[in-house]
Amino acid sequence: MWQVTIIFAVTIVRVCSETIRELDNSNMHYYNRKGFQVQSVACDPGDMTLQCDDRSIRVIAANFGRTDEKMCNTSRKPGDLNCRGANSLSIVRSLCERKEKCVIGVNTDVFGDACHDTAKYLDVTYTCWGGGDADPDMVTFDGRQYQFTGTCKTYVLVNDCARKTFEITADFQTKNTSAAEPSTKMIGITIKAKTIPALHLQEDNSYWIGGKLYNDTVTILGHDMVSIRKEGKHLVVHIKKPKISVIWNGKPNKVMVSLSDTQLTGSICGMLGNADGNPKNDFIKTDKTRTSDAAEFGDSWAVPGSCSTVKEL
Ligand SMILES: *[C@@H]1O[C@H](CO)[C@@H](O)[C@H](O)[C@H]1NC(C)=O
Ligand SMILES: *[C@@H]1O[C@H](CO)[C@@H](O)[C@H](O)[C@H]1NC(C)=O
Ligand SMILES: *[C@@H]1O[C@H](CO)[C@@H](O)[C@H](O)[C@H]1NC(C)=O
Ligand SMILES: [Ca+2]
Repeated sequence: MWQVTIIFAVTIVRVCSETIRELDNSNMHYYNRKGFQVQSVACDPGDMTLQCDDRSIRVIAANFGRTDEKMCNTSRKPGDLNCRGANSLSIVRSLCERKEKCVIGVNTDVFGDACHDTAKYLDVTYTCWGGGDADPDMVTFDGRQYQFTGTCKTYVLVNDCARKTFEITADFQTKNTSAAEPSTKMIGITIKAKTIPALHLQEDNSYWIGGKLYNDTVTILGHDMVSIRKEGKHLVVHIKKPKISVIWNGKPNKVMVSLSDTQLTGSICGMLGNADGNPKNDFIKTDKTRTSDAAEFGDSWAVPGSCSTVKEL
């Protein structure tokens, strides 16, 4: 993971260093074209805007300091290239996490000064949550919005198609409402990963870990391999390997998923798309063919055998 992160950072710097020198002190904002993550850089003093239209922000990494020689370099003297503002990540998270949009003041008043004689910049990597409620709104990791009303019991939200290291599925249920209202909702989320026991999140925000039911405010397993926390009406799950976060709100039946491993770029499948940064190619069915039809796409991700189940009303 460390290695992957470094390669990723270097690529971005190479692509963008020219522009950065020209636009000194202005707000840089660009996409890593290979993926679903965005790296944003802004020089000190300045500001930075993070944005996830109609979705919310997940901050993956942040540093106010300097790790690159050319980026935002206004000083004549060699500076500290290992300048890391200790609280950068927590500060950016407190300002931006789960918001649709945030503006961050990029200066030492906000972030402190980890290396006095070095010109600094803020370097943030973030992603936007994918997810939905099947009520019937869904949005993929790449931001494609669609409506889906599933009539089977279980659907694949995300599967690591390439490496088979994890899978997240959602259980649907028919609602007992008038015909004018959406007819299904999500009632539970199951997370299976090679590194942890199976997790199942229920509608009342209680959860199963392996074969045991929990209803605690905080549960942490195996050196932080997985943590589950109740935060208000949300159940917040963080898994360390692969780096996945899930926020579940049993009422009103809404799930958000975020992936923080760049190696998952383009190699996942399911109802939340392939996370390659391109919203247009997200409707890939189980048989790997593409469709433009949301119902056909969603239906293909029904877990085999879960469609014959007679559902409770
Ligand atoms: C900034 O550039 C100058 C020369 O243009 C160089 O001497 C200096 O080492 C650079 N600063 C950092 C922090 O690397
Ligand atoms: C569900 O709907 C049926 C008729 O459509 C009704 O008889 C029943 O009382 C409803 N149940 C609940 C829990 O609302
Ligand atoms: C879990 O706690 C909530 C709120 O305290 C409660 O409504 C719910 O019934 C509990 N669920 C289980 C399975 O104990
Ligand atoms: Ca895509």
